[in-house]
Amino acid sequence: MKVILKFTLLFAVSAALIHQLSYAQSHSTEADHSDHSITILAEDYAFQTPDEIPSGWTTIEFTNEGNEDHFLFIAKPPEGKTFDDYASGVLNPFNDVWYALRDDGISQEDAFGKLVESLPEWFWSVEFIGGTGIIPAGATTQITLNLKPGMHILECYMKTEDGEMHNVEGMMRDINVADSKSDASPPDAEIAIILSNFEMAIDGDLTPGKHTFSVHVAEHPEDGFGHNVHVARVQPDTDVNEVLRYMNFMEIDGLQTPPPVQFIGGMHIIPQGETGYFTADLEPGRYLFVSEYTGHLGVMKDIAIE
Ligand SMILES: [Cu+2]
Repeated sequence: MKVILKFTLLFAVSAALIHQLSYAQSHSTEADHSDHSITILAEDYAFQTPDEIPSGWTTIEFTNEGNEDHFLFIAKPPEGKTFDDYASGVLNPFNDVWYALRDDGISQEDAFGKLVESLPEWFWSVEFIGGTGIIPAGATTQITLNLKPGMHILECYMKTEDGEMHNVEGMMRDINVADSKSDASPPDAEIAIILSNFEMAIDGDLTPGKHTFSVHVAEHPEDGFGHNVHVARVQPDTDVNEVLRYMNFMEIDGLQTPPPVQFIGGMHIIPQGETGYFTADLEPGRYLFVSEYTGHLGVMKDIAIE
């Protein structure tokens, strides 16, 4: 049964915003508990995904079938909160603040204050449980996460050329993680990334080829939600400060299409103590590993792969 809901939405994290959205829910599908691998497609601007998936270790193959860059960001609202609660309580305040930045030219500091004022108390209990880094049109990446049962929100809060948030345009939906668990184990990773406050450590041989990375958050700020890492292939003369600025959602052209560099994936925000996995194919060249959530504070690695 097809349901089209219209409402005002808003979203979350390094700063965001809102607006009118058409939300299409596709047919219900049963979770296949023997299968620990699912496919999620990104379009301009929607996610195609099963409605229900097993809990436990689950691999998500994420393909960008759109013309713009996208990522998959997964949030778990506190028990009892619905998709509509998240849209009105989280996406709307973010979009309002975004419009104030974009259209009224308020400062980032004022925007942050306005955001904190307008978010509901329960926002601080939302868990950000991972997702993919940014990938360009036509690209595919794989992530593996240990999912807990419950309603989850999928979203992408990159921005269109016109400066609208993708989640407001339709890239936000719910997915149910079932009580029954997949029997899968986490993958073996050759390269370990450890994120802590204002520090990123990378352990392993960064050689050309396809690698599985583990991402572990060793610590996050007391009032924070975790950390993330995006991987970008950059030119020899790319100014890293431009990339850090681009990763700041509150910048007018931050996270906006087109990006200044070629992103190849990564892991979206996971909380302290958790580990997730992603795959990336590294050709020889120069790469930046950037933490977006705190990236504009300078958390990154600049690496040559030969
Ligand atoms: Cu997007």
